[in-house]
Amino acid sequence: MHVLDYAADPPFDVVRAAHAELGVADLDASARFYVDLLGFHLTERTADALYLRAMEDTHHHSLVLRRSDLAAVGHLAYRVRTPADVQLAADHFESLGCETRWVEDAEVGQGPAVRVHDPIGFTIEFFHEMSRVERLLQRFDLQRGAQPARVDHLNIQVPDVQRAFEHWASLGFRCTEYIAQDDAQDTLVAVWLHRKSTVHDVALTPGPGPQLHHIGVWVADTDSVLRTCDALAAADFVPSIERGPGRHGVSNAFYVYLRDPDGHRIELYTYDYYTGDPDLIPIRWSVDDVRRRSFWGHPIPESWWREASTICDLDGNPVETRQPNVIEEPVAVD
Ligand code: XXG
Ligand code: FE2
Repeated sequence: MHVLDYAADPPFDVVRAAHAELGVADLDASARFYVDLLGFHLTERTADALYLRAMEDTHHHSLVLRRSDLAAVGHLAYRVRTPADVQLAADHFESLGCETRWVEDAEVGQGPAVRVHDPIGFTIEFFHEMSRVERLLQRFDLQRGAQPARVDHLNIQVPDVQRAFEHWASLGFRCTEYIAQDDAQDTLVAVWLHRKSTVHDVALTPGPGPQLHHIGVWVADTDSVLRTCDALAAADFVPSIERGPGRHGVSNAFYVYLRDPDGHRIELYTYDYYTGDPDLIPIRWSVDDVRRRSFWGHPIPESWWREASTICDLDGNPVETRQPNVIEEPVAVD
């Protein structure tokens, strides 16, 4: 399968990356990081979870932080176009022989959803209905930190990028950019795929997997990124600033990667571009191009290559990882 290929008539209609549920040790510590410093808004706090949303969100939540002894990912969620698409998603994964489970009241504000253990080993939730809440975009009086606008993408780490690409392309996700080896096969190293009209809703990073590499959060401008770094440093959160700020080659986005109190990685991300035309041509980056991941050539910290969040199965148990078949070596700057 080639990077130009994707299912133009997919088995069900995914609209966008929607939310993630992360296991965290201490809800107060998470609130300090996500609400006070990053500027997420608390829609609701229950006995064991924080339901957060960003400024553009019109639905109940785009991040769930659940108290857990395991700092792992409960699930990753994608919104589908209609309630019927939730059933179609269940039918599709059942036809693939994957374990599927319907959930009704597992998340505050969310309607019927199906969680699947996908062929790549991830627990993915598909939902349509979620209760509407006030959009806070023009509540300038409430804005803080990075003023996060929305969850932009979920970046997953996989041991076999080609196989994961074929799976996501079969769901109608289309490649916008990719990194490849300069060999006869043009071996895929990393891939970015979209449903909404931006660079990506899912990215495939090579490494031991399945694991979550990071959640990408869209912010309005570079100043939001820089201001947040200043605030984190002043609040004694220097170790939370992992990589950047900088400019990506892939996606053109301006970014910084942060680590939350449990080690989950959040990327503040801005200035990617429109990808909605039907004849979009994917952009290829050589794995030997130093600008592909850091456009200015800055070295990437070892932790960014080596560390990622554990995935839980449908019962909440950690999923074992497999070693990657392709290793992406950092490129030295001359
Ligand atoms: O969102 C992204 C990323 O997946 O986080 C990483 C866009 C680009 C990159 S990369 O490091 O490849 O520039
Ligand atoms: Fe990202």
